[in-house]
Amino acid sequence: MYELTLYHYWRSSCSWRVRWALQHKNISYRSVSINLLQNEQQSPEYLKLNPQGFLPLLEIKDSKGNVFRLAESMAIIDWIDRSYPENPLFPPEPTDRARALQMSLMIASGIQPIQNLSVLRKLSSEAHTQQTWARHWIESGFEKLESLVASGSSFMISEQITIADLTLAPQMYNARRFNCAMTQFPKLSHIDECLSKLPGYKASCPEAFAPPT
Ligand SMILES: N[C@@H](CCC(=O)N[C@@H](CS)C(=O)NCC(=O)O)C(=O)O
Repeated sequence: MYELTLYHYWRSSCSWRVRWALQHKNISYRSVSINLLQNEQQSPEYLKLNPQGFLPLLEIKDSKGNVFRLAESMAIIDWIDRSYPENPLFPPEPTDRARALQMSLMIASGIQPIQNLSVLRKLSSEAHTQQTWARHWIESGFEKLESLVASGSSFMISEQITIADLTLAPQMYNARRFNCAMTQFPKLSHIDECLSKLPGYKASCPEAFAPPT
């Protein structure tokens, strides 16, 4: 139906959300790696494709050859879910759907942007200062998220994987990289552990896309 190309980076949490959505729907796509550490997201060639200078970017070519480029992981996942309705990533019930979006946005708008690479670089060139900053904002956001999640639950909402789970696991990965004190978040940690056993997690996680060393 469509030819898809995903511009992403193996360690980008926003990219992982989209890789997982594509994996969950069994959609094949062409993969283009953009190296964030080498600032390739700011290259003139990439900025022509995505003037935001962020990853991920999904390029969509339809059967007539029309090309459409979409940035912002939440918008991309919404497009994927509507274009490939099997294995839905949004709960059908309006309250659950809104809660899934609420939790996703608490991460995608409230946590990740404050610990993004460009923000950390602007803040300081010292790794220690960057890490303390990122840890503070992730822990403070997770504290609020933890209070919204049901005890013992294997998923963020109901008993099915949703966009909220695709958003949580990559942020948990970032939290561990920044040495956050994860014992404060037993409910989120339990969900993350359940998610980590799923084939979609394993096939979309950073290690599955890590460049050879
Ligand atoms: N709200 C955007 C955020 C995109 C974003 O921040 N991407 C990061 C990687 S996870 C990035 O490209 N950072 C590059 C930079 O900060 O220069 C989304 O959800 O897609």
